[in-house]
Amino acid sequence: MQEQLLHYDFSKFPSLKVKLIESVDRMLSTKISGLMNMIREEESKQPPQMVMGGAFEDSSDGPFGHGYGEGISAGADTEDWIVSRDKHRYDEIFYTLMPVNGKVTGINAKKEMMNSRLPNTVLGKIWKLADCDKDGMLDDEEFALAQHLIKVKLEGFELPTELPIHLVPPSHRKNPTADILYNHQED
Ligand SMILES: [Ca+2]
Repeated sequence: MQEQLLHYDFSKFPSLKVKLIESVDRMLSTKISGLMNMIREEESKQPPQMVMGGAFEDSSDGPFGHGYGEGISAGADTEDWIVSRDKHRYDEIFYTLMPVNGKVTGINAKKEMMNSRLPNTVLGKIWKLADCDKDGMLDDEEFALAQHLIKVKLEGFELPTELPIHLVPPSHRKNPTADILYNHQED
């Protein structure tokens, strides 16, 4: 091997290197984009409940995509907060839980949520999603959201780890315009 190398014209190496770089470059530009397409295709085959947030913008099938408008995705394409449609029913329960300053305590909410017979692990997840301001209590909107998520789960749909933007209660939504105005005034 060493002897063979001795006879080898090393001046050819640079061009070999250039060729190698060129081919790697070509591979990066062509193969990678192909690979990315494959990954994207693979991702689009995932069940929609596994996809967070912008599942609808990404879905090439639009409203005909699997799971569109179902479960946690219900209400993503509507102007109103989907939870508000059944909120009057959830409110009735809410006011039996002795809210103080418009909020029910964790203990009182827990008792009610356990009526769903969902396992504690699932209810814990629902609690995390529903207690938007993380104050350990649920206001009427957060409580309605918890009930909505319980319904979604009981209907056999998966729950996300993060609350999709369309499910965030109106009073917990950040108003970007107000933020800009506020920050501007601060300057
Ligand atoms: Ca709260």
